[in-house]
Amino acid sequence: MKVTALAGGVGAAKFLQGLALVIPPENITIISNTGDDIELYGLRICPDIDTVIYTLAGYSDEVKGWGLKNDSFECLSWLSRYGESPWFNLGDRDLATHIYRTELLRTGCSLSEATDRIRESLGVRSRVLPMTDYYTPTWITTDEGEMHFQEYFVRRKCEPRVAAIRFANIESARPAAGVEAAILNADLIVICPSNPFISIGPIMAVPGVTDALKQTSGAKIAISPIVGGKALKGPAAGMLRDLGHEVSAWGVARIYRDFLNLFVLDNRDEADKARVEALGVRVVTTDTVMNTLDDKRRLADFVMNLVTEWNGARLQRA
Ligand code: FO1
Repeated sequence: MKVTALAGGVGAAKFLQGLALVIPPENITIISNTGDDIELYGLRICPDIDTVIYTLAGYSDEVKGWGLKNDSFECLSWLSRYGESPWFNLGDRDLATHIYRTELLRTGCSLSEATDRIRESLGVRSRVLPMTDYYTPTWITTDEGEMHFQEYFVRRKCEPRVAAIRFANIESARPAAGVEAAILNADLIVICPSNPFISIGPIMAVPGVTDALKQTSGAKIAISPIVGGKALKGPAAGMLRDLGHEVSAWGVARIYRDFLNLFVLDNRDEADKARVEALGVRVVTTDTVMNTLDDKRRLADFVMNLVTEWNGARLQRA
């Protein structure tokens, strides 16, 4: 059973941790959002790629949801002595990842190659592909002007109202090598419980990806990032509201409806089932909140069982 996951952010990393416990990690290909990427101090920083790799490697800081556990911040504190006012907290060990990746990019490696070396060095057995090797950072237009996603998310703590989101250079971007094939050849494509605008949206915006999602014969299953009308972490609910979408699982289902087969809702959103099914998307409900490792494993196991049913159903229909 080959599984391809579209992933970005903390919720995705949690689900993937569970998935890697219920199927062989070698059967998982992760297509990671790179819209969060930012260049600071001359370094290329890829938060969603690093969050997935650190989490699957067992090194992530599970309290913060990003960076490396037990990291120190001596470099940043010395930068402050020089008058810098670092707002993006880069740990000393985390900096090694950005230094190594930036050096590889500088010597001509693609982001895909750099990512593959990092995940292999940390012993991650699942493939991790950036959505594209082009640099396509997400910019947020707010009532305080336009700013890089990280300025909005970290520096301004998601307070400004979001008027628009754009992915720089996305029109000229191409899916990274293996991305389209990973979607077309998978038995399951799982849209992880990530922010539909700034984590899954950039991946869908890479030319060719949405076509592949529509074409693939694999089961396309999304897990709702909205539970009981709000996001468990991050700005998804506020963005849905600011951008004129209904802040609900139904609001998210509408964004994926063009390619989605099945939507996993939390039990608390049972009332949305009929409306989502009216979009032409099948719905199943379960407990989608992942606090413990066992929660993550259980949700992943639940989704894998759905695929068997889904394939079975399709066979029956044929
Ligand atoms: N998120 C924060 O809320 N504050 C930070 O200071 C911060 C630093 C940081 C450094 C490296 C990295 O890979 C991620 C980091 N994040 C931080 C998370 C980052 O904003 C991600 O883009 C979010 O997790 C959304 O995916």
